[in-house]
Amino acid sequence: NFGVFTLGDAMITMNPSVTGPLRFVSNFERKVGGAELNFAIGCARLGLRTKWVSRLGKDEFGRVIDHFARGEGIDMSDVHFVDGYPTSLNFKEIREDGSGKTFYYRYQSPILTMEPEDIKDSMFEGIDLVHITGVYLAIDPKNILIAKRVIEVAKRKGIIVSFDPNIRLKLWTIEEARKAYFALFSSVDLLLTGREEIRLILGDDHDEALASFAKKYAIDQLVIKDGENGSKLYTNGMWYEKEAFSVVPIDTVGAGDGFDAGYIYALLNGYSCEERLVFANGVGAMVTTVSGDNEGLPYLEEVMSFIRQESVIER
Ligand code: KDG
Repeated sequence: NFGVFTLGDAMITMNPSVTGPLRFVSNFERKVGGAELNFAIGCARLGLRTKWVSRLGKDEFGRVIDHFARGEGIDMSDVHFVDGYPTSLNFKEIREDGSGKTFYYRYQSPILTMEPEDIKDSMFEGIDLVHITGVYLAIDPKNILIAKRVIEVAKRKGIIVSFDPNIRLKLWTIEEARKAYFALFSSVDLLLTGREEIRLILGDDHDEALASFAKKYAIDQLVIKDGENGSKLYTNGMWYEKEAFSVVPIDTVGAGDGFDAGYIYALLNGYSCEERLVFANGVGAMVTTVSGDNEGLPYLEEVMSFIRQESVIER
């Protein structure tokens, strides 16, 4: 059984009870979110041993996140409660087509209390892949140093390094983001990115430009997520492409995190290039059909039957 490591901030996610502008929403459902935690839940549900490294506010909401993540079977041995840093909040606005807007209340997040020295070699025992996302990097410049330390240990131990830029322009500027990403790209083995996102980063999203970017930074697998248009992979000088599954999305937030978990599950389990894309497309699509950032993340047998488009006995 393969082991995955990720680190990042979690938030209480307030999901609106109705679609439309947030100012007209008066009821919310209290849920749990955070890009890396969503990813960790996705991995755990698929059956990967999953370690999530974080800090939680020593408050009621911190307990909610702790219970939730433990309930998913995530390894929480490097998640600690800290005083004086309230758990962050994220209010979501959801439009009719399932797309969303994020309103963060995320100042002095508990994860700011982590230091580079908190990353210890012992945390990587049994780990086959580390996954870092740009959300973590965006929260504080210090996190870039911590991520570098994680990558340094991973490289030394021969662990695969996976990265998702996960641009959040509400957290930093595109210039700051680019600077951080370009400092990491040459250490990345697997880059999972949105099409719009890579266009923002490189200023180009044509196949030739993407391929020469991957070659230049020696990125072994470059995966482009393109929502309802499917996804594609550039590796070993070849492109592979798979169409999306057709679903009726109701909440697309978290689909990219689910895709990443699906791709990584499939990669570690030796799936072919095309099978990885199909599997990841399946997980991503399933996430969009359920309200909340991670509730729609499937268990292994659920993705299997979804990608085979099997009919399920429902009653
Ligand atoms: O990818 C989903 C995340 O955007 C969501 O959970 C909120 O963590 C969030 C973020 O960190 O932007």
